[in-house]
Amino acid sequence: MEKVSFVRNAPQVFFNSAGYFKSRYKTFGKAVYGSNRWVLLCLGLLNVVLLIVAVSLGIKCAKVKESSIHVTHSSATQPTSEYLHDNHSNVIEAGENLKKTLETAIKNHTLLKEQIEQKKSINDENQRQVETLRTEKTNLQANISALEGTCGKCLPIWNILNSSCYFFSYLESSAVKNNWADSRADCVRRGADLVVIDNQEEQKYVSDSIQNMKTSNRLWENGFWIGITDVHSEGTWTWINNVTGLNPRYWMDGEPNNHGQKEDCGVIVYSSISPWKTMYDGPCHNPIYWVCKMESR
Ligand SMILES: [Ca+2]
Ligand SMILES: [Ca+2]
Repeated sequence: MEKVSFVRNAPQVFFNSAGYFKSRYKTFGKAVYGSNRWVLLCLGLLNVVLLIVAVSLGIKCAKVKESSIHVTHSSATQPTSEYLHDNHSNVIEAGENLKKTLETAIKNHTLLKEQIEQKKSINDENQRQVETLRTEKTNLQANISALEGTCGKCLPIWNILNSSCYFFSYLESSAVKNNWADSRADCVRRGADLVVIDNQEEQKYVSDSIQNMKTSNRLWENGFWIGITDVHSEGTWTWINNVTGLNPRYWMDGEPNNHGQKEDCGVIVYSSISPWKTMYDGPCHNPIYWVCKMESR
């Protein structure tokens, strides 16, 4: 028998030639050997049974798993297909709706474009009209400026009534008096002439204007020469423009009377009684004031 030691100072174990082991203190005899064989056999059988059970369980589990997978796959595939089919229909419907929306948007865009073009055309026309009106305004302003430069203005000292200017010699110098001929010459030199009274308004205006232009308490000495005479034909009174007709009512009561057979020139005075009966005839050589008239510039 070969002696093998596994651990120092430990109890010694020995194996005999038949493979049975013994300890230093106790040798396992044939009685022990017999019970071990049964145990090993039982263990082997148990192992076989366990193996068979394990294999069976494995096969069964595999089948169950496969079935479960199949069921799961089937149950999962059908709803997915229906879901995809429904989604496809929805996508197509959404596409149709988008197509209609796009067509509507294109129509609206075209309509808006036409409206914009129309408004642009109207705007251009309005712009042209504005430019035309501006040009007309500029022309009118130029005309107004030109008219203001030529109309409605009188020289200094001269007074204005409507579109006529009047020069009362008293306003320039109350010390200067002239006969009828020199008075008219003065008016002509000023670019005017002795006043010709065309209407009642003018008659009243001239008479009222000289109310305070007097140097004497006697009415006859405060008169102004006017542009009317009968020097060419006694008793036939004519205005110096040979156009205006004579209104007899302008004469003061009792005038013209050609007093002293030498009164051939017309005179106007202020009358508080009647502003339209303010004319009389007087001697043309008498020195008095005078009234000139010309159109306003
Ligand atoms: Ca006379
Ligand atoms: Ca007289």
